[in-house]
Amino acid sequence: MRAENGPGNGKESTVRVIWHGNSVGTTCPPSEREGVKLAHGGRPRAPQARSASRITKRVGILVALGFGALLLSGCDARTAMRFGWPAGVTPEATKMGDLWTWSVITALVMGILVWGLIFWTITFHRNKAGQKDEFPRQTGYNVPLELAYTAVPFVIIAVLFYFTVVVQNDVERKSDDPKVVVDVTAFQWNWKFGYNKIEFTDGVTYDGFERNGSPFELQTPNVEMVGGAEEEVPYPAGGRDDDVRDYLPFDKIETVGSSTEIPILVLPTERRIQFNLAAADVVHSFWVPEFLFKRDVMPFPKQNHTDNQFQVEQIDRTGAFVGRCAEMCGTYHSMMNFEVRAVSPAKFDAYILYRDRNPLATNAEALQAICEVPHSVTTVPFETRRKTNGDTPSDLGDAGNTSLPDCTVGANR
Ligand SMILES: [Cu+2]
Repeated sequence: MRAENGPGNGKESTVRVIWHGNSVGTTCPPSEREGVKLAHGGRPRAPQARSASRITKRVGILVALGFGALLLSGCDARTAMRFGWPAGVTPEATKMGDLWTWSVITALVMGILVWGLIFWTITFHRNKAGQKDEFPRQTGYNVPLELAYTAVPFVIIAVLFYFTVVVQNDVERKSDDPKVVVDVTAFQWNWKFGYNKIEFTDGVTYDGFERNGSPFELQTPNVEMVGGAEEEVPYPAGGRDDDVRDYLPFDKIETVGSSTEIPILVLPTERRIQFNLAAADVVHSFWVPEFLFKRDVMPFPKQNHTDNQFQVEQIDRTGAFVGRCAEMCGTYHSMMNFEVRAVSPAKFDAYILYRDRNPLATNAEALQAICEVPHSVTTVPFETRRKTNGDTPSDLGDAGNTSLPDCTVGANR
């Protein structure tokens, strides 16, 4: 574009504008407003500035569309701020969720900063007409700048590391005084849950531990032909002697899963709970997705140098939560499910008392006695005869409300 002065001294004269097209080869004439600006001696808007405003407009539209989609999808702010993190039911899960939220926000701030710098550079520092084949101003070897962009990422990493360690310590924290201690025994391919120690809501304690036993008690006998006759022999255990095989706990009140019944582990809300883990055979993993936590369940925990205990500060709400084995442990690993049934502390006390007084009663009967749905509502036992395709039926019940209607908890101490 070229502006030529007409005759006269140039101050009052009109300006004749000759349009040659812009730098990207289009032939759009300048707008009327720009023409007026030019007539009064102003400079034409650079093509880069025009494309920058176009980009800003498009980004604005995209952001508005994003927020609109979020609002229309019905996601509440809390869910949106979790950035895909599942809602847990323990304070530990909430803390991990908060760490995730802030980590994503940090990453987004860094991302927006980097994207901003990239777009700012490619928008405002393009090769200008008349400057072809020239390098822009070089800023290499700027020591303060280089020190800053080396130090800043280290600071960010250090801060993220600090908060990760703080949350990890919270998740792994163990109190000396858990209100409920549960013995969890995994075996191919089910679970056994026993109540080791309980402090009732009125402060009275219950000691449920009975004895340590052998893994064989949970396995089918290993029979071999010895000297022409069938004989029961120990299972192989990495060459270890029989005397180290007594690590499995057995309690007075136990719930054992079978191929016809999902074991339901009844636990109270609002109480600190400890889980002691041990496997009778191979490595399993105890996982309740809503706890957002899983830990390997090892045979011979001591010899394998594992920390086989963990605690949750509390379960925040009542309901049914599916539990799974999260370590490939053999043929029916994927069917190794259980259910955590979180009930009020008062109902939990009544449940333990019922089971203590009625040692021959089934878990289903005990659940019914405390007005709870007597079967699992989150999963079903594996159909060994493969009559179904393995899907969990949708009509098992409401996992959010497992109380039986029109029922009063009768058992009391
Ligand atoms: Cu398993």
